[in-house]
Amino acid sequence: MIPEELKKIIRDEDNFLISSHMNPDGDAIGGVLAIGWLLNKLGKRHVIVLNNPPSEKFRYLSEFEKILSYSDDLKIDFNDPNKVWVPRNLIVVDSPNLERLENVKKLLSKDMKIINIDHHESNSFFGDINYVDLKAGASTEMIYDVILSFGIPLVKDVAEYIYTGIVIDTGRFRFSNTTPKSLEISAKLLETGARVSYIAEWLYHTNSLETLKGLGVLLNSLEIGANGRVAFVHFDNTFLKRNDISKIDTEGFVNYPLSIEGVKVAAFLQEHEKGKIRISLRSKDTINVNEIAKVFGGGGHDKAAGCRINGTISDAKRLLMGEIGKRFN
Ligand SMILES: [Mn+2]
Repeated sequence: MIPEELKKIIRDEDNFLISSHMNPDGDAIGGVLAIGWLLNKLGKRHVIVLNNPPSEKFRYLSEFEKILSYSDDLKIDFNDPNKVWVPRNLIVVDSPNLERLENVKKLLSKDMKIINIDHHESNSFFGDINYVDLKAGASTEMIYDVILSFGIPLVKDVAEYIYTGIVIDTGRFRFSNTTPKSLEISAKLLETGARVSYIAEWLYHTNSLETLKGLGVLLNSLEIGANGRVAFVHFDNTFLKRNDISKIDTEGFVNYPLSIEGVKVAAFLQEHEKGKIRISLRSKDTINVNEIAKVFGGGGHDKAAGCRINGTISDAKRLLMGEIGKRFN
């Protein structure tokens, strides 16, 4: 159920800052653009600011270039270039807490009203208004309902924002969060003109050369342990220093080792800074990787989590193996 206060604030207020979590995925990007589209339709001033630039693979989305990324000298102004505009309301889409906004938090003011629209289990209800639906397959499914509640007919552009969020977050309608509603909404989006095969071409059948070469290096680093139940892949500091990682789309890389038959836990280690290892953990069994990540000061979900370990890549593997091994016994 959409909270009445949410509709009221959108109806009554005039200016909004829209944001989402750092390293925005398709649901975050589609979500901020869809909310922006709605506010535009209602004649409200708004600006979209994310911590870092969204991945170029989403540039098929209309008005993609309107998404700003945070910098210390970012000036938000609409009419008067000499006057910095202070938004009075913040709409946060697809983020479980405010911390995940990273630098965008610096744009918050004390008397700002915060609106939280999200579907993460770990959502901390940080808003003055919270529209949180843990059953939604994507935040954009919720925004679809918000747009309909204003009685505004959808058009192709916004249908593609919403569809992008759904297709990314449900893993192309394959993850367990896919519901009949995800498919019903998607059917409506297709009727509205969302170009599904065009979007699939961008998202799933197009890679940068750097991404494919990076995947080759990743697969070459594959190491199996615990009698075939654990798989490690990594990018070491030498590789990361020699290559422009921003051109490599590592999203989903950890799923390659996880896909090996018999593997229960996979880890992707990256040594961006010498001696500091960033780790993504995935599980496809009863092993809870959130608990393992917590041992090293990280966290996440039962089946997907992350943490950092100081030391070499082999140190990190050994420490992780120790924790994973305990849980097999
Ligand atoms: Mn999401």
